[in-house]
Amino acid sequence: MIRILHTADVHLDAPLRSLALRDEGLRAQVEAATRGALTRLVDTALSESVDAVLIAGDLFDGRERSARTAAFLLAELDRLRVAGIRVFYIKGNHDADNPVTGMLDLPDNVHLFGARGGKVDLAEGVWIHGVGFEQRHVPESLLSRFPDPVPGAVNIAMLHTSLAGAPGHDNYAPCRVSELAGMGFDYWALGHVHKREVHATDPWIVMPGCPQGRDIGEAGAKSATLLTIEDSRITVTQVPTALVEFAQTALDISQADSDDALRAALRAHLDAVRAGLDAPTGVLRVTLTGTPPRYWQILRDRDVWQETVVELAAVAGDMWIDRLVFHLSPPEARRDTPGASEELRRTMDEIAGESGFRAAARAEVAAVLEDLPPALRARLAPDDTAVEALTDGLAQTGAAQVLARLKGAEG
Ligand SMILES: [Mn+2]
Repeated sequence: MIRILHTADVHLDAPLRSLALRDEGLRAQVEAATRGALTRLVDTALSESVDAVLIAGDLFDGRERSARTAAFLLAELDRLRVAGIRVFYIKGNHDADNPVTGMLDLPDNVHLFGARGGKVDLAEGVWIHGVGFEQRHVPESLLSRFPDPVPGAVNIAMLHTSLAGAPGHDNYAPCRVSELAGMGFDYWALGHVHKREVHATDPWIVMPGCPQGRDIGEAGAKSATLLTIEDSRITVTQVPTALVEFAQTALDISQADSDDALRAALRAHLDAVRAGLDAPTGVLRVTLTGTPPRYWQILRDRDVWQETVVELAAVAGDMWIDRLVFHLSPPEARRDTPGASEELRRTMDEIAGESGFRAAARAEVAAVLEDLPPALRARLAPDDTAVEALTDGLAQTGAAQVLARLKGAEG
């Protein structure tokens, strides 16, 4: 029996980003999270007594050029060497960018596949093939550089690739899943895309995902993929890797008819989220949904609830709040009640649709956008339609906040 641990996109020492990092206690913990994930992975390799570890590119983060990063990596690779575990490594676009990778004196248990490609006999008729990046931009397919699979053996191929790509993203060693499937290999050990995906099971085509998410956009449990090869058959399981897990959750609070009830609902929600986390630390973005009877008071007291959720998350155990999002609707009964604030709501609704108001508001938004760095501006409002949507959204939020204060005071 042969066991192999497959990972990619470690992005060693890449910074994690979250609004929760305002908290110094958390900042200290997550600073070393990408390192911690690699350590956890090596721990697993040792405890599972694997025969090899595959790193399918982007071991480094392009911007990280510290010699300390390299020293940390070499120490982890050496733990594997001492245990007799071999490491197969191909460079990805971020590694090719990083001068540290070129100067590394890798321990002798590590095999680096270059851009010309090659194959190595692991053991008992199991071969590892790989083609690596030599420069950051690889716009062409690398498939023709793979040596033929060895007949009668189990053949594993390592490739860093964006596959067929996604609109708006650069192509890296592009290729199609159907092309990979037709090349005669038994397992494709891919890297590059940070979200795990098993594209096929016969042959296996596996994007393991990054072992440690870096922001709320990389939410969810992170893992490495553990292969077991027995009688030429490959089975696959996941082993958790992340030290910090980002999570996006939603809670319907329509039934919460008092502050105590809302508190209890939040506590139960956070306890359930905590129980479902693989990682020792969680960073959450919680969205409140539904039509709570106390809608206006809740909106008025957003800051109070934000603080409450932060406290409850800490009580639930090693969880921090990235953001508390209010995605609530006013209950129907209240909406029909006439009153001064209700009248104001109708008036603001009408004004929001008038062309004069819209033009003035758009001009205000455009002026603010001009003061932003170009990259941020392009992200917030890439075109006129987006500026319009942004303006409408801000007007709605503003009106809702004014009403929340009035209604909160009334109620
Ligand atoms: Mn990459």
